[in-house]
Amino acid sequence: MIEMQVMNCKELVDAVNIEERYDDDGSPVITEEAWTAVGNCLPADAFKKYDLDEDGVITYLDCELIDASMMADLGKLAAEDRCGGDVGTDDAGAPAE
Ligand SMILES: [Ca+2]
Repeated sequence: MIEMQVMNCKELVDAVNIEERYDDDGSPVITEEAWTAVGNCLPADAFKKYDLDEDGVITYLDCELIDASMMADLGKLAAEDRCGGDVGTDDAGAPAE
């Protein structure tokens, strides 16, 4: 049984764009700093892995190059608790009392 639908790559890029930087095409620009910062807590080695055009930032262009199995891994990474919080489980459907 699949518990979690893997996020679309572009949705994920939108979600991790905590610096709110955009390029001229309107794509979010994810730096390694933002990728690993509190709030995202994604591993730096994954940043290098997913910066597929190796321009030093992750944008929609990298999404064009990603394949489905990589996206599945990235979805898992994004859903994991990397900062000691409950990323992805808080507020995500549990009604407030
Ligand atoms: Ca890139």
